[in-house]
Amino acid sequence: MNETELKALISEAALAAEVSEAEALRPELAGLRIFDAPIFAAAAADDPMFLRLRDEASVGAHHLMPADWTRSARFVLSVFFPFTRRVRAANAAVDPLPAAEWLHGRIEGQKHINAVSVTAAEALRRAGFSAVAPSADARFRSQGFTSNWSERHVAFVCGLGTFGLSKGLITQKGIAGRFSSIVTDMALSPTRRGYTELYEYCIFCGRCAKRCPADAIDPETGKAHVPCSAFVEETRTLYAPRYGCGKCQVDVPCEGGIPAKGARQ
Ligand code: B12
Ligand code: SF4
Ligand code: SF4
Repeated sequence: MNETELKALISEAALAAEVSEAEALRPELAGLRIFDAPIFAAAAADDPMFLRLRDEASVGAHHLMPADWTRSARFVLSVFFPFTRRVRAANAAVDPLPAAEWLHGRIEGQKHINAVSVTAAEALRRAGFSAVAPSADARFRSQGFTSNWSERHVAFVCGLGTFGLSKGLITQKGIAGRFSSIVTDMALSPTRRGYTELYEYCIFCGRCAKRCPADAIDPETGKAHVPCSAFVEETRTLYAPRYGCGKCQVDVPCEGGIPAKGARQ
């Protein structure tokens, strides 16, 4: 197993992720393809930026280091799985409630991401390397508005993108999608971080604030977690066991790529 084979394994599984007949919220959603081809970035496990995530201002002391997941950690591979146009377009509707396609992306999409991350880590271990997919590991903890392995922060460190006003992470393939990561001792080529600022890719156009059905995003100060979380929870009463929103991630200039600076409104 080498870096190319690892990425091919993840890409193939991501492209095959679809909604089954049993899961489909409407019959025509059976077979819905959830993700486009993923993009990758890697950082050395001893990149000093991982330590900065333990500052109270960024995530906090509860955020684990790569070596806490696997002692021999040498690299972290961060993966962004962009939603397909069909998933994004469905959620772009003016309706304040999430589209069925987006609910599938949130729930079935995450199920597929966990499965592919676990499969990739197992394949690495079979090849003699140490490997852990933190978000799918039993030690992963998410409490309130934080966690002990924040995939957006890890993606930022790896060079995959920067935060936006909505607090989503904007990548070369946009903001509408989901993240995963793998910590391993297999050699990976570290990505050069093409930015220095936390919000460098955001053009502060305020479109995400206008799209938010919960008024959770202030055009000046950004997203407040409490109203966002309350709205996402509310959708659970309608769609349990599913839930979601993501209106701030579609029909916005950063939806499918890094917005052009000239697009500022
Ligand atoms: C808890 C959680 C939530 C909570 C709280 C959100 C939060 N804290 O951001 C609630 C329920 C509100 C939520 C909502 C949603 N979530 Co959520 N959530 C998570 C979860 C499980 C943990 C997040 C976490 O640990 N945050 C840590 C805190 C510290 O983050 P923060 O306050 O935003 O961080 C700021 C500070 O760190 C600051 N900062 C200050 N100093 C410094 C210094 C440095 C060096 C750095 C790096 C940062 C920094 O910058 C950051 C941005 O302002 C992650 C999964 C994971 N394992 O990461 C998904 C995750 C963040 N969610 C995701 C998504 C998609 C959603 C929703 C769209 C729901 C949906 N699917 O329909 C909404 C979108 C909300 C939004 N506008 O971004 C995606 C993000 C995709 C993306 N493109 O960014 C994630 C990564 C899940 C995944 N596997 O992909 N979520
Ligand atoms: S919609 Fe505009 S302001 Fe909001 S995150 Fe995207 S680029 Fe930034
Ligand atoms: S996920 Fe929904 S409620 Fe939360 S900030 Fe985005 S648009 Fe607003």
